[in-house]
Amino acid sequence: MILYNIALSGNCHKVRLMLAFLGLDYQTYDLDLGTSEQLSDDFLKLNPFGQAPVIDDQGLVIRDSQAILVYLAKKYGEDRFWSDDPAELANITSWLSTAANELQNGPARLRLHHKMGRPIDLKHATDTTTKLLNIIDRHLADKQWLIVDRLSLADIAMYPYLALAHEGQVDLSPYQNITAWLTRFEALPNYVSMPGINL
Ligand SMILES: N[C@@H](CCC(=O)N[C@@H](CS)C(=O)NCC(=O)O)C(=O)O
Repeated sequence: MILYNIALSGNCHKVRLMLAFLGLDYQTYDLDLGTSEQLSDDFLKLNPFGQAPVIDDQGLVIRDSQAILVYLAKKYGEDRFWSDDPAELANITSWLSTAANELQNGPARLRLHHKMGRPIDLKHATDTTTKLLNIIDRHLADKQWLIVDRLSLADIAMYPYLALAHEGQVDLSPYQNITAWLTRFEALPNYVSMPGINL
């Protein structure tokens, strides 16, 4: 398997975590953002959106971190991080959707601004972040993991941009249930870190 990767990307980190938890061998192809390789004809054939992560599993090409997590869980995880129960499946998917929406438009955007210097709507990203963190913190008040009592794709999809939130100048210290969840996640067997995550 090949992972088309950007080293500082939280979306790519979701996939690196999943591959590590599953113990799968893979090769990494690091895209050169300096030459806009993500917009090259060759890469646009793999992902017309010009974004990483993308995986190539023996010729099967899949783009989008959430989709890749679902594929890997279903193909290699024996449903360990996924589910066949309709209600649980919907619950996990709601967090995958949150990872692609509020998490991306809140903490990840603030990081893009403060770490990478990209112009953003600061108020919108800050308001989205505050609302999101309050919701997650309340949600985790009586839970070990986002889906009650077991690690699932919900946790893997939500982890990187919460662990990297400080790079967007977000202070997580008022959110003690989130910081306890981050610590639990980082203690998992086969956990891998990435640049910017403070352990
Ligand atoms: N919905 C996509 C978003 C992917 C995405 O935004 N990737 C960023 C890195 S985190 C990227 O490739 N950026 C390069 C660019 O947009 O030029 C996913 O979850 O995989």
